[in-house]
Amino acid sequence: MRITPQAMLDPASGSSAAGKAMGVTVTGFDAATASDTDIRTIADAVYRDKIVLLKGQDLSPREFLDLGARFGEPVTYYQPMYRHPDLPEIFVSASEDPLAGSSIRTVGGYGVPKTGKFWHADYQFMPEPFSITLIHPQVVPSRNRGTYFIDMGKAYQRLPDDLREAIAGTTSFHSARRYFKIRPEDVYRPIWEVMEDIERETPPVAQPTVFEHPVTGEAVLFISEGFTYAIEGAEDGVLQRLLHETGQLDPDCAHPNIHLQTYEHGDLLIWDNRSLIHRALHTATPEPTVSHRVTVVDEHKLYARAL
Ligand code: 7UC
Ligand code: FE
Repeated sequence: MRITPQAMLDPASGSSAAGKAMGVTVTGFDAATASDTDIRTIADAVYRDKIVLLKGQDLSPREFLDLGARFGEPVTYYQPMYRHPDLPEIFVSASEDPLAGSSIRTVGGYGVPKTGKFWHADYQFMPEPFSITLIHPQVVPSRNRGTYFIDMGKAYQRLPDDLREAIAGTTSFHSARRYFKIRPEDVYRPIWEVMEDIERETPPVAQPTVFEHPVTGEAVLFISEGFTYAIEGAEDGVLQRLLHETGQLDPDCAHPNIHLQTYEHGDLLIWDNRSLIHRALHTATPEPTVSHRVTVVDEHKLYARAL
């Protein structure tokens, strides 16, 4: 097993800005024979380096889930339309099948199109957000498929002093409501009833705006454009300024905080969901895409303490 830092070049801009490089690449990893020490080494890298890209993996859904379970307890996504038909713990993103009538009938036969096309941390709107996310792309289009990332520990350090002071000790509120996808069974239902469902199933969640990461001890700014809708204890406009300063309002995703992670067949991506936010880049071509995701909670709480 060999661990090397990911290349500094950002394929989006071609720039070599050091701030955009993130994560490590692992070659020679074999999920079938990996020891507990190997898994510990990878987990340490996930927390420290934030993104770990395992090369040369070709895992069945079962093998992928089993690997994920070595990093924490897998969590089944709360909405059935995202679940793999055989293994509900696997969340399936897929391009829409142009020949099928309903959005969940896709090229893979199942899966939800256009997932995560907005800045967020996975399950940020739930009482217990995931610790680690693993993605194993199954069908990779030839171009423009990847994931943008922002390290919200680094982004917090780069904030202007007055903004850091303005949010100290404050509470943020998160909700799924803005990017909730209409489900097939919602067709012809009054929109107000669907909105009531969202508030009942996923009521707003309060978290410290800044917290201490339980493993690394770093300060993390835990907000996103997709899910965070208010900051209690801060003046009006502070949330918008935070989103702007961290790079989340940049329509071109060219902000120096943003790292574009692309992948090829055989890649398996693992990241620290406490300190990274991400945004999917979906190809505009009609090529099929399918991606499997496993999300886990580890033995630590979301945060060590509020800051
Ligand atoms: O379809 C999607 O974009 C799913 C999103 C609302 N949630 C992903 C998650 O894990 O929080
Ligand atoms: Fe996501």
